[in-house]
Amino acid sequence: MKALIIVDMQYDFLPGGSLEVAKGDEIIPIINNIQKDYDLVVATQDWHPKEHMSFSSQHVGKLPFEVIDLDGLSQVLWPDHCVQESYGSELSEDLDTSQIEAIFRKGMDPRIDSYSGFYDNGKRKDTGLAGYLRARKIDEVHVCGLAADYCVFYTAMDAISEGFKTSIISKATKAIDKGDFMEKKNTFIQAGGFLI
Ligand code: VGL
Ligand code: ZN
Repeated sequence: MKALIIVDMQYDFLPGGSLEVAKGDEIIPIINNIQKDYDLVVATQDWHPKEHMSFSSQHVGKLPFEVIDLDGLSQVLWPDHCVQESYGSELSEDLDTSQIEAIFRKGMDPRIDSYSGFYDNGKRKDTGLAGYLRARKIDEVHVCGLAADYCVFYTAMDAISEGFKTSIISKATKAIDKGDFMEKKNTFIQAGGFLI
C-alpha cells in the first residue's frame, strides 16, 4: 500500500508568506491531481508557538538565515513563520484536502525545531506518523510539498530509516535554496531513496 505525504503546504511557505519558497504555488495543482493515485494521503503542518527558538526574533542581534547552536544542535534561524492559529500557518485553501486523512503537526516545542514529519531534529519525540502508516499497511511513501531542502528532505530521510520504500516527487516540491537541494538529493539517493 502506498501513501502520499504532503509536507507543509502553508501560506507562510507560499509566495507572499514570511518564509516564501519561490514558485511554491505552482506545485499545488500537481499535488491535487496525484492524490487519487494513493491508498492513503496524509499531511504535515509546521505549528510553532510564537516564541519558538528557531525564530531569529528570539535571539538578540541575530538575523534570519544565520546559524547558531541550540541545545547542542546546529540551528538555522528563520523569520517568524507558521505561528499557531495565524493565517500563515493555515494550509493553502487551494490545496485539495478532501483526501487528507490525518494531519501531523510539528515544531510545537519552543526549544527544538522539527523539520521531519516523523521526529523533531534531535529525535527526542516521535509524532506517531510511522506507527500510523504501518497501522494502515503502508510500505511505500511518496513525499511532496515544501520545502524540498528542509521538511521534504528530512521527512523523506526518516521515511527511509523507518523502512518505507521512499520517493520524492521532483515536480511536486520546491526548494528554499536550489543548490542546497542538489546536495541533499545525492544524500537521499545514497541512503536508498528514489527521485520520481
Ligand atoms: C520548514 C524551515 C523552517 C519547511 C519549516 O517546511 O521546510 N523550513 N520550518
Ligand atoms: Zn518551521
